[in-house]
Amino acid sequence: MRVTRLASVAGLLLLAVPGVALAAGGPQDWAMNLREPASPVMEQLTSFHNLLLWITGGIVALVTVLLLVVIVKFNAKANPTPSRNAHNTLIEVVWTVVPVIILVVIAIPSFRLLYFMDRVEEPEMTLVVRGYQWYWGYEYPDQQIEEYSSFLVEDENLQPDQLRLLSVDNPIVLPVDTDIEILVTAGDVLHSFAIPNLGLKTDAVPGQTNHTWTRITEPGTYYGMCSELCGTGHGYMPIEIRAVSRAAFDDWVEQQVAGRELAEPPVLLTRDYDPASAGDASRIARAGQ
Ligand SMILES: [Cu+2]
Repeated sequence: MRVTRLASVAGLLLLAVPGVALAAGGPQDWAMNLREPASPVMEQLTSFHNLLLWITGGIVALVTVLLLVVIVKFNAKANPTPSRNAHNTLIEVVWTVVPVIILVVIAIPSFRLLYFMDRVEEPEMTLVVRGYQWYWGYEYPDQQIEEYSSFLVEDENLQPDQLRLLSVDNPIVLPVDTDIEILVTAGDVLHSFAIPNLGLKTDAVPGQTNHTWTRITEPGTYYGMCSELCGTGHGYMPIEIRAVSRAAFDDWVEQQVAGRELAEPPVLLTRDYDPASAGDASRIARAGQ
């Protein structure tokens, strides 16, 4: 990854700022470029981004050179008698075919990536994400963990290791190196579940289940935010993921399950999902503070 990052134009700019490191997870001083990839999808998004940067950079450079040539060689002083040519077959073929080739070069990896991001063949576990005004609910149907709420940690309650507007009371806990299917929906209005390090951004739509997936390659804490304007608390519903080893995840699951009685199997999402049952009034009131 390091090589492709340095290969990008923005990556070269990064070299000019000493002491800058793009660590996983939270915000960085003077950070540039995309986040450090922590999933195969984000790795591919980053290299696709770098490819596009080279292509657009080349086009900008070519057009700039052509403009300069025209300005210098063909101004009225340098070229008093202009040519009266109206057609040049070779040039016309070239400026039609070359853009087509460029578009094909872009389209092939673009479509391949779109399908790669769409779904994973055989997910090892499922995470259900529900957006609410203004917090998130997470449910682990395979682990029998019922939905729990995840609220922003307010400024006055921040611990030294927590980040303002990013840390939450109950983060998502996920194992690394596991294909995880993520089902995203909402209980009230549109939200969007977005984690830059993982290359995730999926709309949370009431009454509809959207589907995405991830495979976290590096243990760590990753942050994201709701990315669909959803009301006055939109800026106050961050997402925090703790990516841990499989063993640590299993321990966490055991604790979660031991801590409560599971009366019914977890409710899964249906097309006629009832927003009225999505959360009680006290939770919504708390979120609105
Ligand atoms: Cu939102």
